[in-house]
Amino acid sequence: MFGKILILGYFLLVKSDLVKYTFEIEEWVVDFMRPTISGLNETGTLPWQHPGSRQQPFHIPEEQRKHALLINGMYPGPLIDVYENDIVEVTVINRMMSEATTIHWHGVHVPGTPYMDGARSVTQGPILPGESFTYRFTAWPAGSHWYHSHMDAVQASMGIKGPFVIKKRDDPYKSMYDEDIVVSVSDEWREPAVCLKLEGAMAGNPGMLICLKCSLCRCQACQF
Ligand SMILES: [Cu+2]
Repeated sequence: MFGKILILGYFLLVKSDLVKYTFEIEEWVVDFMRPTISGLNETGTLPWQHPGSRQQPFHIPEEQRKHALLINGMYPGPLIDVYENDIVEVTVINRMMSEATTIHWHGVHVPGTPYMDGARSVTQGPILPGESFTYRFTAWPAGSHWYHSHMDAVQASMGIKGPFVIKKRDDPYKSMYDEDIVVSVSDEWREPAVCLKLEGAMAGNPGMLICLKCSLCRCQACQF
């Protein structure tokens, strides 16, 4: 009886909001030297509603063109910003032409819903092109986490990744800062598929050396 009252008290005391996100994953051509763009332009619309807000592929020097896979046209993907114990609902819409995908919430334990972990072929089947899947899980524990494609390592390096911040509602350090800002830092390869899938998987590969000139792995053209 006492235990039941405790459990009831816990659910009455723990505040929890439902926070929803929509991730539309599409193929883009970006300038790998500066792939980051703002998700919203001055008019408050998203990039695909304003094609002019992105560089046209043919205006990007050929040696800098990168085939990217972006969430909502952004790189890195949109920030998930919630409080501990919130229910997070992310609807992933796969608009890629031929690639299946899943998203893994790295560092988030998804308590009670292991099938929401996003590990392809382990906790779920892949989300096929043209299909969608809604993840729904509890945000726990608090911390600075990230999410990334869990289809293969290449998709994350092509852009399907982003920051995931879970804050405590009663932050004991609240008085010590004015603003909380996320900075994402990442290596950037023009052709991650060449490094990770092709050369990386080849027998006798001498190592994952990146050509400083063209950013490809130990490329034959540059004889690096
Ligand atoms: Cu991970």
